[in-house]
Amino acid sequence: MQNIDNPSTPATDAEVASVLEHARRAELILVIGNKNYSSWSMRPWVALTAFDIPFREIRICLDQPDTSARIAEYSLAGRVPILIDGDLTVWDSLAICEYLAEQYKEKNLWPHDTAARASARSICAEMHSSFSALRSSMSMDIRASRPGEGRTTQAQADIGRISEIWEECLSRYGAHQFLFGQFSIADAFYAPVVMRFQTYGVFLAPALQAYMERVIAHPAVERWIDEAKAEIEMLPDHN
Ligand SMILES: N[C@@H](CCC(=O)N[C@@H](CS)C(=O)NCC(=O)O)C(=O)O
Repeated sequence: MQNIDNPSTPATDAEVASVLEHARRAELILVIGNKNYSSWSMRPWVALTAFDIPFREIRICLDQPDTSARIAEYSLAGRVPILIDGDLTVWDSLAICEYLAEQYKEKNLWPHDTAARASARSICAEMHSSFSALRSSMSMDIRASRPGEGRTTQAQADIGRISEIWEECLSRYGAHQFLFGQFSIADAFYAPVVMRFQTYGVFLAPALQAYMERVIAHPAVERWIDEAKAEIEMLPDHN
């Protein structure tokens, strides 16, 4: 675990105890990886920020000798993101977003309409379980610019499938805004894909390009990008 006041210094046991005690009392805590690289962390962070749900962030630098030990202080699953709500720990980006949607029902993190909500859940599950070629050959690196790189046949097929998903959602539900009209968990889930398409110079049909621009301009995504750009660590690729 890192020292919150001085992120380059590992936290002491007392500091770890204090953070956990703090969490037990009220505040939501989201444990994440580096903003430039951790696509899985970006999803719930963007959802929390977009829906104005107060939380405190703990950032653990990935790929360091003590990364696993630091993550294990919060979850034995050994992966970020991790949400801590009092005594409860929720790990995995999709489980975290589902938990938030349940806890903050009035905020409609999922689309309100049943059919739209079922589609939104389907595309998030698809994001969660597919697109491994895109993930490995076009890993998220917000600060980088690598136009044309990473286009393996399989990555190209993933790009094609994602375009199909976006086209379908925007024409059926999106009313030319976000995938289901209002910003939802679905957009938070695909925001890291938008980051990849930007880094690797993937150009899509004008309507999809305009959707990507709206995602990039969303205040929550904009904040994540700014904070990713302010990071200084250089890590190997992450998927
Ligand atoms: N399916 C998980 C995947 C999480 C994941 O793979 N996180 C990576 C960082 S992006 C991680 O924690 N890696 C641990 C490490 O690098 O030590 C989720 O959705 O939360």
